[in-house]
Amino acid sequence: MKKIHYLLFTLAGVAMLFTSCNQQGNKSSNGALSSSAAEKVYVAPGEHDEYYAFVSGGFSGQLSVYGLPSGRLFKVIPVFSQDAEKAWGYNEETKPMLNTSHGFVPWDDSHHPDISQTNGELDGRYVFINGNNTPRIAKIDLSTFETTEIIEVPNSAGNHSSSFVTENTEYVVAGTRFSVPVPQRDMPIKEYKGNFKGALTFISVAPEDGGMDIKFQLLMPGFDYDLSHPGRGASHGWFFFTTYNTEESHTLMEVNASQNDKDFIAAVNWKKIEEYVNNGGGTMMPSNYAHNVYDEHTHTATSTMKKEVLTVDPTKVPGAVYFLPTPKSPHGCDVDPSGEYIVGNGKLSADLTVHSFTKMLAAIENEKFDGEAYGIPILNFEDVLAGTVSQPGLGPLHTEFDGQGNAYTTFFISSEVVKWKLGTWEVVDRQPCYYSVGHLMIPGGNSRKPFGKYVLAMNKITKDRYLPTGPEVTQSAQLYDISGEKMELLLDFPTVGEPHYAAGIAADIVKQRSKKIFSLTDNKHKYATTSDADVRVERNGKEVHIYMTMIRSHFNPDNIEGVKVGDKVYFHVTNLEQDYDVPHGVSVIGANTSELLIMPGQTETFVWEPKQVGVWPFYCTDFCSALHQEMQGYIRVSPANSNIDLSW
Ligand code: RUQ
Repeated sequence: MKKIHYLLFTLAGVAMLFTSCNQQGNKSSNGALSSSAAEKVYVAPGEHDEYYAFVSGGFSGQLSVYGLPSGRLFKVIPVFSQDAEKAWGYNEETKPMLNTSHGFVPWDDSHHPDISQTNGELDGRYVFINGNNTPRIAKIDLSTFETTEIIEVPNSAGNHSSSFVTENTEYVVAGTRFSVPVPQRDMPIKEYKGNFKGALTFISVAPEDGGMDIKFQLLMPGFDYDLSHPGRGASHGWFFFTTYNTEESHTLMEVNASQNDKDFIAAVNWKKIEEYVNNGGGTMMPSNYAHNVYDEHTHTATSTMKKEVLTVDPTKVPGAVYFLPTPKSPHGCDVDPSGEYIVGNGKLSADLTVHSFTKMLAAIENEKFDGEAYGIPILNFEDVLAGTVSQPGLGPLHTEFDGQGNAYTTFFISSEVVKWKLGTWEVVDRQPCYYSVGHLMIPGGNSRKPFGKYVLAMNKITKDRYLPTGPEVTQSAQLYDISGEKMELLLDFPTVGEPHYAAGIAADIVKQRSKKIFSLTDNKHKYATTSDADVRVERNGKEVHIYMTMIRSHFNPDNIEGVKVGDKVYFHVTNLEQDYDVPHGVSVIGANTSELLIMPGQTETFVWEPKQVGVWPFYCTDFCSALHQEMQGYIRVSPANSNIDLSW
């Protein structure tokens, strides 16, 4: 019966989706967009955009940087996946960044970027982003737009409820999607119920240098933890996590995990737990995880394997965790700018449920509980309910806020963004999305002070919206103006990978932090060659180390002899430029480890293992000057048994 219900619901949704496709397709192709829409997204040549949008790449594993309102793509920042364009994960300096306890894992599924905050406002220092598949959290430094730290999350699987920051970036939080045996062990899957655990991981971020460290892991009952958001303002000190599969099923999930009328939002008082662990609470548990750090001065990453993690049993910290019943597999868990409202988007619910933080505190104070689950008190649904938005659409996923008292929720099945009012819960506007929207983003929408102005919808399907490119059409984002009472669609633009979620910030905040060059005198790379006097080639058994420099428009040395088949040749190349925006690239014929792309003042290394004798060219791969084509050299490779000495 249940199953049929769900099917009908889905079918109705699909039918709706197609109707809306057809109608809206006409609307846009007959020029329904106003010319003012074009004006609003037009950024004249040489002018800058007003906002940065950091859009995750989903299965591409990366983070793309766009300008808003233009939708122009500026950069793809490699995070969890190897990127040949920038040698990320190929050069010797960055390979350790992709180490995990499962070995070198050069791919992940990047989902939720979140920008660091001070006093609940975006400060533009870092972007954090989660890798879902081999659970990891990365930090991108917005002075260089480079990934500078990746920490693996042990005891987690499908790191989906991540990576959201508290309002002074005290913590970046990672919640597991799948519950698993903790610690991992060989056991029958059917013993899931009551035995698997869901780890919610609080990673501290050092105020001075942003260094990450796992402070503690809260080991929760074996539900699935879908998404999370920090409290802010009055609710600062709390963190909220949606759960589904409170049934604790392990098979046929689409049916079995949708039985309960209500799942929970878990409210976690992290300040209380922090105090508990600071006073010696918690249990150290053996767990392997990698912690990879890229050092700005040596331009080199190091990977350390950690062996244990501090775990906390929530029942040992009274008053730290409560469950708020929330209808039908809530997905998004979004807290409004004031910190009072906690919105739970029940995927299979007809209504949106909004909880009140004040009411929650009062219910806790009065100890009014509706039973417990694994020792964690369950609050009464009615006691904590602030209100419901009735039947706003089908398949609600995520909500963001404009700071003007309005909330915007995406509906996947009915494919639309719906605007509604906090406090009165009335729907005031709705706009179709093309098609099947997942997340949406208002710049600063996940902070105390949203910038408002635009909402970006990130769609899962595009169908007829772009020129066909074989069986798959580009994925896409859509920009709406939200400065008026009604939303106005301004722009579609294609994205890299799946535009899963995004974080947006006023450009001025980031612009002033952005670095122009790396100072050569500051280059502490182990193999740096900062002056031409130090250029050399050294042999150590079968290893050959080339200490090379590059500057417009030559390499030094540019002729190398004495290398033999079977050698392992290390090119350590330093870019001597001290001008903004003058990187050089280098590669050599047959090198299968990607090129190097070296920023001014930096050193990078690639390894070449020549297989054939000959005289082989190498050249600059990044067009750098009028004499770029002359920026080249030769390396001579002799037979393994030759007695030619190294020379350059
Ligand atoms: S969620 S499936 Cu961000 Cu709606 Cu990942």
